[in-house]
Amino acid sequence: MADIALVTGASSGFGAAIARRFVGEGRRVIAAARRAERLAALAEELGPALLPLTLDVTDAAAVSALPGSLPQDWRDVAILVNNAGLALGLAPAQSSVLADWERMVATNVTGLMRMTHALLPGMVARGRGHVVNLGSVAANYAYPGGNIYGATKAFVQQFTLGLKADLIGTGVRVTDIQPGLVSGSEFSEVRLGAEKAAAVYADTVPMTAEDIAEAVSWIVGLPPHMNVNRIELMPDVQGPAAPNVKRGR
Ligand code: NDP
Ligand code: 8X3
Repeated sequence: MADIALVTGASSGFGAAIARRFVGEGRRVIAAARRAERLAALAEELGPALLPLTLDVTDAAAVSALPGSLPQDWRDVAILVNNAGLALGLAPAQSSVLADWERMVATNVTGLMRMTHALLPGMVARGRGHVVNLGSVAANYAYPGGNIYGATKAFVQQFTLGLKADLIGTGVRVTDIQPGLVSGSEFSEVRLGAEKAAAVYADTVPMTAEDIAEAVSWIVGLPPHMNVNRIELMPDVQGPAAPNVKRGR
C-alpha cells in the first residue's frame, strides 16, 4: 500500500506543490486547508490518490478528532507536512495589530502543535513516520517587522528539535525546513496585499513552491536511518543581512 501523507495548507503554494509531487511519486495524499473549492480542484486534477479535507488547523476540536474521523483506509498517516501558516504585515512591534499576532500564533504555533499531537501517537505505534515542519529563515535572522512571525518560526525550530530528542529509536523522523525567498505562493499577498506583494519578487530569481516540494521529496525519500533535523534554503540572490545600525538621532 502506498504511503499516506497529510499536507496542511494544500490549497495553495508549497502545500499544493508538495501534494502534486507526492502523488506523482506514488503516495496517497490527504490535502487539508480551509478553502474547500481549491481542494476540490486539486482532487479533480490528481484523482483518487488525493483526499480533500476541509480543515482549519486552529479548530481544536476538529484537529483532535482527526485521526478517528478519516476514512478507515486513510488513517495510517506516515508523513505529516505541517505547512499551513502565514505572516500578517510588516509593522514594527510597537504599532502592530494584536489580532494579527494572535492569528499567526494560533496558526503557525498552536495549529502545528495540535496537528502533531493528533497524529504522532499513531506514527509511533506503527513504528514509522515523518513529521515535516515548514519553518523559515525568519527563525534565524531577525528583520524589521518580522517580530511575531519570526518568533513563531523559532518555535517551529525548537519544537522540531525537541521532537527529535523524544523520538529517538521510534522509527519516526522529524524535520524543520527553513526557506527564504520563495515565489509561487500567496504568502506575500496574505502578508502585504496583492499590490505590495509583487514588489517582493521584482527583479529577483526567488525559489519556487516546486523547489520546496523537491526539497521535501528528497528529505522524506532518504533511507529510513537518515534524519534531516533542519535545513535552511535560500535562492542565490538572497543572503543574511548585517544587523541594522541607526545613525544620528
Ligand atoms: P500560501 O499563503 O500560498 O499557503 C498557505 C496555506 O496555508 C494555504 O493553503 C492556506 O489555505 C493554509 N492555511 C492558512 N491558515 C490556515 C488554517 N487556519 N487552517 C488550515 N490551513 C490554513 O503560503 P506558502 O505556500 O508560501 O506558505 C506555506 C508555509 O511556508 C507557511 O508556513 C509559511 O510561513 C512558510 N514559508 C513561506 C515562505 C515564502 O516565502 N513563501 C518562506 C518560508 C516559509 P486556506 O486559506 O485554504 O486555509
Ligand atoms: C518567509 C520568508 O524572509 O519573508 O518565511 O521571513 S521571510
